[in-house]
Amino acid sequence: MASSGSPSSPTAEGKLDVEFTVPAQVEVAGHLMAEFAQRHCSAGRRVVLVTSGGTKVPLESRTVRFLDNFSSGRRGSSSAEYFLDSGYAVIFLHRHRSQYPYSRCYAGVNLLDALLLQGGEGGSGQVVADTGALPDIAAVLRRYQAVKDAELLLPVEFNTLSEYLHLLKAAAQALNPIGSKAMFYLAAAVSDFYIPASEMPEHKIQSSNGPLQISMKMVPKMLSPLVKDWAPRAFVISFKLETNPSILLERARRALDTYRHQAVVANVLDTRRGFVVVVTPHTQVELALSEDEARQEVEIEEKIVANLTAAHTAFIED
Ligand code: PAZ
Repeated sequence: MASSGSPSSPTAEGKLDVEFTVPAQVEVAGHLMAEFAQRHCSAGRRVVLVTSGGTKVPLESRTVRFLDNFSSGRRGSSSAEYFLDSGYAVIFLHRHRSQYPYSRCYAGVNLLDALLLQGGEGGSGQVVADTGALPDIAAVLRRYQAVKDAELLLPVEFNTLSEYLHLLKAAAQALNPIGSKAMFYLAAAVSDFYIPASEMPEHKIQSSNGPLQISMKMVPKMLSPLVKDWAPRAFVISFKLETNPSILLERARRALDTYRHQAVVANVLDTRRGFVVVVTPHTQVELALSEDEARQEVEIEEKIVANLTAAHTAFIED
């Protein structure tokens, strides 16, 4: 997605200053998300915004180099599938080319190695899927097509940090009218640091200038205005990733105290596929895969989504 357009307004906590130009596609995406939320809410469905993948922070305005992070988008894309299975309509705000619901099952498969050509010569013949290379393809395709036909999944892409921030704000404003029926599931790994456009070199940084020293600013915290102003009746879940397990729960509690949202899913980089803690103001629930479950390829996201959809029901009934 190209980042162009006019400078945005305000500053400080949760507000987007002039450094984050409004990407051209935000207005259209905002309308699509608002229409999607209204339509599904009128049909009796809850709507979840799932954010997924990492952000890209440019180091030059004609960008050659950028700062990125590890996130593959697997958490977000698999969670989106479990939300769909639970009857939610899903807005999937994801990093371009990160893992995507259903097709994620075949991430890393070379398309040409997964197809077989039968009969014919030259450009003719019949192309069929090699089910050895694409296990369960018929079942996965059936689920994907059902979701697509029912228009239950709205994909919205971002690439850069600026695009993510503006699209998150637009999504919050689009979901606000459906009140407590909206859930925010903020699993994307968003950079905490960026280089303001005014301080960014235009052209490729030259290695002939010697070692590189970069000074970066703090990215505005979006959770605060999201909870307070943009969608104050929604059910909001943030994620907290640490590499040091000994500080994880304290950091998750601190986030809850600061932003006053409903829950934090706390996870550690190395163990995130098999263990998380769902922290709420009054509870702390450990979700883990047993050895048996891991062997059977049960996904931790199934448990996370089951826990949070139940909590969302209680929240709506309250
Ligand atoms: O995308 P992925 O499946 O590789 O990783 C998921 C995750 C670790 C990015 C997510 O669970 C998470 O913790 N997101 C928030 C990261 C943070 O800003 O603390």
